[in-house]
Amino acid sequence: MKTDAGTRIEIFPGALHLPGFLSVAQQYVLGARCRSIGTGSPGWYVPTVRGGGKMSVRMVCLGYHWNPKTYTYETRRQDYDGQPVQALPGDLRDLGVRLAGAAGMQIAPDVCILNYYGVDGKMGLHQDKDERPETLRAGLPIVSVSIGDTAKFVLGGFNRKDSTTTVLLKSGDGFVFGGLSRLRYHGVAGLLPGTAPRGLALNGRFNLTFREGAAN
Ligand code: MD6
Ligand code: FE
Repeated sequence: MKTDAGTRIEIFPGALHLPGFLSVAQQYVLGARCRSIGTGSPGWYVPTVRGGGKMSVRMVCLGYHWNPKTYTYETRRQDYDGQPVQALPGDLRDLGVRLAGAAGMQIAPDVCILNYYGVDGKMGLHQDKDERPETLRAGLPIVSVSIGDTAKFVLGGFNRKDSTTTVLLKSGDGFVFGGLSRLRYHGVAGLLPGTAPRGLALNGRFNLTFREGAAN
């Protein structure tokens, strides 16, 4: 089985695409893990953002819960059901460390946000800036890995209206957002349905982002 492990494509300084970071066999294992986390307790929920709209993804946070109303990290899902968050398992934390390392960066993740996109899932342009100010200033990366259908990942600049570039994130691809790109706008314009490796038996896509700086 050929994988592209080791390839890194610099989209912008600090924004690196890692095609084929996970082999297909590793994708199966992680895909099954994502399902069991999401159907565990506390499991999937649909975030309602400040303006009252519902996001089109389902989410579970590990380590800390990201509250979409207050834009802060907390130990219970205060915006939803008050349940305590699941811990961030050591092997997933290590996956985050390895993703950063593959891009020549370092991170000690204390939170992972797992998103599930159904075939119509999207995510609007946003900046990730709710982590501790020191980690933002230091440009510590957010790293991600995707499983399932290919996503149209959109990268912009530092203002919402800046022009954007689209990168196709396939199943098994990593993406690292650090250094000078840490605060770039980005989002998911949509999926290419039916593009997941068949053996995953997944309609849609999981994306895991690992972050450092949720703890106060
Ligand atoms: C997604 N990802 O790929 C959404 N953020 O579904 C993100 O918003 C993201 O992939 C920061 C760093 C990497 C990411
Ligand atoms: Fe993001």
